[in-house]
Amino acid sequence: MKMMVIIVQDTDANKLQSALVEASFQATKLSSTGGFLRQGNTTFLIGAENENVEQVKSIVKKTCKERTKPQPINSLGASPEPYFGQIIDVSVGGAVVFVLNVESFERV
Ligand code: 2BA
Repeated sequence: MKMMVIIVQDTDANKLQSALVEASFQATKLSSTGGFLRQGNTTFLIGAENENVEQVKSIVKKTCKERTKPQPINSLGASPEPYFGQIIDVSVGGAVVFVLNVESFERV
């Protein structure tokens, strides 16, 4: 079994959640915050059998889109003076997927 940790944009979270339920995958949805943009995103925890990992990834690929988010440089932490107030495009997503080995899984 694997634990999939999947970070998506809030905009895509409901669509992904519905698609997972439709395909009978159990998931836990957490509200999270990106360290770079400091904006809300959504993290899914999915315990999946090894043979289902690729199917989950393909559902994620279908439902989560890459987007460009314009950000003022001064909102991104260090803001060197000549660039203060300038806007840069940061591309986010579709999704960041970690797949971890599960040592044990039980309901007690
Ligand atoms: P954020 O940390 O808010 O990052 C948003 C987007 O900003 C990232 O999109 C990436 O394109 C860009 N970015 C992040 N750090 C950067 C940096 N130091 N310099 C330039 N651009 C940078 P994604 O890669 O699609 O990541 C989306 C979200 O997934 C991240 O939100 C973070 O919450 C999570 N994430 C990504 N990689 C991670 C990792 N290695 N470990 C834990 N969480 C991660």
